[in-house]
Amino acid sequence: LKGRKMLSLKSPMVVVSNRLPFVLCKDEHGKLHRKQCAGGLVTAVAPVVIQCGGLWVGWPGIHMDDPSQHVPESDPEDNGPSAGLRSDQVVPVHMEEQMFDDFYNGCCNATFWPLFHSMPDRAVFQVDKWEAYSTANALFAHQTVEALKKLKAQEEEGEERIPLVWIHDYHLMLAANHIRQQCEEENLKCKLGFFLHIPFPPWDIFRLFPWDDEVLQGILGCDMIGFHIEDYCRNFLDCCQRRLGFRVDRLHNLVDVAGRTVKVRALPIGIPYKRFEDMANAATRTLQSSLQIILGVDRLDYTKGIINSRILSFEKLLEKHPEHLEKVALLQVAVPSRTDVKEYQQLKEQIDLEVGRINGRFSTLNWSPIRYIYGCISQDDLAAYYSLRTAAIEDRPVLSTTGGTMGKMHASVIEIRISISVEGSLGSYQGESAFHEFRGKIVGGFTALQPRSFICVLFDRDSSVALVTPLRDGMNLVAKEYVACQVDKPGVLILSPFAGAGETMHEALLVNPYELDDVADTLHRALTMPDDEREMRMNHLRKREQTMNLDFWLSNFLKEEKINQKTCVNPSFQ
Ligand code: ADQ
Repeated sequence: LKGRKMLSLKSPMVVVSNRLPFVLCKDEHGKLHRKQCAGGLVTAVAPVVIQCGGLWVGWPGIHMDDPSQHVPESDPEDNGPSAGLRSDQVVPVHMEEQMFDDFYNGCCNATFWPLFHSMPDRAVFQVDKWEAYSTANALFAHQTVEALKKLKAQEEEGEERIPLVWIHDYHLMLAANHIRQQCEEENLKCKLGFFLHIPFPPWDIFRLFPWDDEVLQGILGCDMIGFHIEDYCRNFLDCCQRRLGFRVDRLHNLVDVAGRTVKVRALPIGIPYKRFEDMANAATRTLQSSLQIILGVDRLDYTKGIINSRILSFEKLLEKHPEHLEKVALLQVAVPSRTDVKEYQQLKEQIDLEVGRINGRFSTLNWSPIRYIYGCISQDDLAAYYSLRTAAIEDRPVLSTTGGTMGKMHASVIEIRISISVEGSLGSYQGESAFHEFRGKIVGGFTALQPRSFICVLFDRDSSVALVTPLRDGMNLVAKEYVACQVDKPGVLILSPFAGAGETMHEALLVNPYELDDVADTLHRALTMPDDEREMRMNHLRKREQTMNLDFWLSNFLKEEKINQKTCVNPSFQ
């Protein structure tokens, strides 16, 4: 968070999300500890909650035998974004194990996740799971009202600060109305905002859900509703009009809910751009081979299209363009996700099989076409993968300690299109796009090199290609993180138009993930794209993401909330 200009709020914010910004884990002595979650939401929002003395309501990630047990303070060595959140700023929501399973796996993941991603065939509609969802939402709402009471008790005499309750995502679409109702009973004031991180589906899909009206009414309990893109806003407005018969102002994206005006806004989420850029600059990892890398990074989820639009399209590329054989590799990183769900286990097995089959089909003694990593990796490592560049390596002895010799070597390097920069020593070469790595001791600069030192020269090759081709995705942060990490010679981003990111990242190569031949041809185009076109596209992409970053998203949400406070007609909160 270093160097980040912080937003400051005068009124406190209560964030309500399925999970707290950390999970609780027990050590071998049964003592609870916090384990940070490093997602974008936590990075953006936790510092603001800390600054404004707000509260965070959520599930602690563990079923506690004694729910009255206190949430511990963060460990002293914890420097994550929510480390400063005191335990009295955390309001845990406890649930019986079965109840949580029905709510989270049974309804959120088995019903809303596929349905909202327009995959209704995968969605399961079960009344008992829906009831669990409803009960869980009421529990979250109850804890939120407790949080509001706590804030009210902290108010000083004569002071009135109206807290903003910010509810997140498809897990909590019924919470707002419960909160509203209880606040009226308890004479508590608050503003209610909601942000959906996944797509909102078109009316034709949404109406398949048997209790669709309750979901709409639930979301409309808020004063301000945010989606990633205009399409999702339009879908939501359609549903409000067609299912509930509510009056909708499409020009200003407003819904009239019995005289109360609800604002609907497209607020595309961004990433902590600078953090990723800095991590990429710090990353020294270089793949030591002459292969061009096609990179895929995803949670292992069927919406991401890992089998078809990555692995099978890559196979097609090798079939259609054999000139890439032994020159290109697909590096697919998959984060384990929902591992206790059968569908996800099957997907993993299928990926294992396909990777094995294709590697068996094409591998030679020195080359395998697919490298597949199944696991969670740190953000630093992730940034290193995003900024991977391919290089051939040659060790060169330093012939002399004089600058002249190095100059000569540099000249020969130029001949074969290599540049070397030596940190802090060769002033004129600094800032050149080059790799450097030394074996042997270097003290204080170039002239301190010993004659027997070796300089490891990396022949600069073409950069990577990121293949971000989900079948459907609310936004997709991987596309944005990849762009932020293209600090040197830029790679090429291939993106699905069915990800929210496809709406704004126009300079990416957009490709339909259902057309495997097209994906293969686009891959070929990316791999052979001239440097100037890569640079032009990437420069535009980077500029946009730098501006429309995570803080931009957060401040836009808060700005919209403020306007709404003035305009919305909300008698119970006047
Ligand atoms: P997700 O479905 O989780 O998010 P995405 O936006 O791609 O999808 O974010 C994935 C995150 O996981 C990225 O921040 C990425 O860095 C991280 N990650 C990926 N691979 C990893 C690995 N191997 N190890 C560790 N971390 C890894 C939901 C919606 C999206 C929406 C976001 C934010 O489904 O559409 O963009 O919320 O609103």
